[in-house]
Amino acid sequence: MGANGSPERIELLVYGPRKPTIDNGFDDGFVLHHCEQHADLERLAPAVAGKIRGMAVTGLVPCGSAVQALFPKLEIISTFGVGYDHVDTGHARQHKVVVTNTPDVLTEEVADVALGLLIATLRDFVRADRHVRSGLWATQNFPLSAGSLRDRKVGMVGMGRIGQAIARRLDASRVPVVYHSRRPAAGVSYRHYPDLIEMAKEADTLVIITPGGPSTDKLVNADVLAALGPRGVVVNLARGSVVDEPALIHALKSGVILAAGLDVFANEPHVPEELRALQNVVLLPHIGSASVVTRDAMDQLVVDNITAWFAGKPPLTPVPETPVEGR
Ligand code: 8YV
Repeated sequence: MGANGSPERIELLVYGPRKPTIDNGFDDGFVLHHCEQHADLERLAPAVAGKIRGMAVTGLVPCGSAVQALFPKLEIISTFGVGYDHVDTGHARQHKVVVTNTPDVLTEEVADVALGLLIATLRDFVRADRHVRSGLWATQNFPLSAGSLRDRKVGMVGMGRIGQAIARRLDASRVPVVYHSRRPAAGVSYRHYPDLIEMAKEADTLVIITPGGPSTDKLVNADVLAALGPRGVVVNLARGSVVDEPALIHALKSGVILAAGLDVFANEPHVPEELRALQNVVLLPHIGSASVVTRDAMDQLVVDNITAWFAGKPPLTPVPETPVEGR
């Protein structure tokens, strides 16, 4: 209770880019503080930090143990996005802080973009567009594309919710699918390869949609790319960290593989000049989930998790590393 007998308002930190759905999503039982960037946290007065009970993490800002330690009263970190490799869930669990993410609401959107990026990469859509815009078509036909979806076998790296949505789209396109993940996915009939190199030898296309973080760091390395071979195509919608980026650039330059479609990079938003100069790549600025409708649903889920928590209910989408008991 406050000094006048009214209930204390709940102090939240909105950490990351400003989002209207989040800024306007809480009723007046909450007080919002904002830090758009990691560096701004230093300017937060200790008296304010000491009162923060919930954090809405609105983008891929670092939320490791040092950040979490600034907030001794923290109960919940509600992060935007299905991937949460920017949040130290081990530290959160140790300090009984629940972490939530925003799965499901982006699944079909990201799967749509995966298939679009795969086809754009194989069939050279970006260069074809430039061919028309430049006026060249009047004098020159656009060359036949070296790649096609027709003669491909896709090896999915990851077969979670989004992986399965991508595989369904590939089924509809009559493209054979196999997959690699640490354990076979429940209820999935595609052939599972425990060994990524074995799968890369059998497939000619990798679609990467596995969580980031230490367990998948540089999983797709020079050996995997060599196993994929000269018809090889890599599409990455997961995290840049999953691919050894210098090895990928080398493979694309030297013909070890044919092409790549990338929505994510090792050091976003910085993309190496060497990669930007290549013709056999399609590069997207991490837009897998970035439509108005889907981002709004993700923002809303960030709000709903916090609202549920402070209403004494279970959070809607806690991550498995921080299970919630007793609600
Ligand atoms: C967002 C994502 O682009 O859900 C994820 O894991 O990578 C994306 O949907 C990301 O959170 C950037 O804000």
